[in-house]
Amino acid sequence: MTGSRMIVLRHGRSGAYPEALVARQEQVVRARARCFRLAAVCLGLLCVLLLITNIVFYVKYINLEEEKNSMSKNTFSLRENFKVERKTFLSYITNLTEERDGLNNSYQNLTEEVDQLKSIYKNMVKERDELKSSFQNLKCMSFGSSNYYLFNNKKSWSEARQECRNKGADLLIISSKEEQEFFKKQDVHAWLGLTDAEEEGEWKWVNGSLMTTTFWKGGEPNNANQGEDCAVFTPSTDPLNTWNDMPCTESEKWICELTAVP
Ligand SMILES: [Ca+2]
Ligand SMILES: [Ca+2]
Ligand SMILES: [Ca+2]
Repeated sequence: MTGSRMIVLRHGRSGAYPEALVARQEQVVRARARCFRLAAVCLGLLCVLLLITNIVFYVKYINLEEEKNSMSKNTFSLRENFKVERKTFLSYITNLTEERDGLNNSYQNLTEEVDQLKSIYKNMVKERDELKSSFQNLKCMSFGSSNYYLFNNKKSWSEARQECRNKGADLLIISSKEEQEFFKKQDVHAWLGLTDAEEEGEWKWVNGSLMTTTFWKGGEPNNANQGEDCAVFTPSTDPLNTWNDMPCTESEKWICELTAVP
């Protein structure tokens, strides 16, 4: 027998009031039952929500793990690529350094070549100016079968002879009285192609022939100071006595003779 039934039995004899009380109690019991059901439903919903949350977090965790593994793989791949690129870049730098050194050497060589060319150009300009000066001062003469070139600038005997040889001629050789008188008329003071440098006192012409006809000034050749080995034609009142021996290193004008080939 239930509690409500016992209440009805105990109060049955009192009229409608006990019945209302029972009804009231039943309402309270039903209300409590609804509360319990509602609490159970809420608890169930919370459990479901908690389960869904756990599932979501688990899925997130799995995704993060996959991303982490993927990133680790990518990091390793990037590191390997970086190593390869670093090696390639270092090799490129080495090649560039070698190229730069090669270019520096080429530049140095070119600079030296340019300096050499400048020096050659400078010498050529100097030679040109000397030639221009020589030809401006050049006096041309002819006698017999010979052509003569009197240079009015001054050089040592050897340099003067080289100038003649460069032009296919040689220093003047006087081999006759007529040739001597011809140059006396020119009133020149210039080197002759006559020397005793090989053996003192043995005068030879530049063509190797021994001197046979001579036109020395009085007292010459005197080999003054034991150092006069080259002959010079000098102005003199006596047309047949005009030669003097002088140091070969002195600077004098000179006469080149070019003999026509028979
Ligand atoms: Ca001659
Ligand atoms: Ca001498
Ligand atoms: Ca002398």
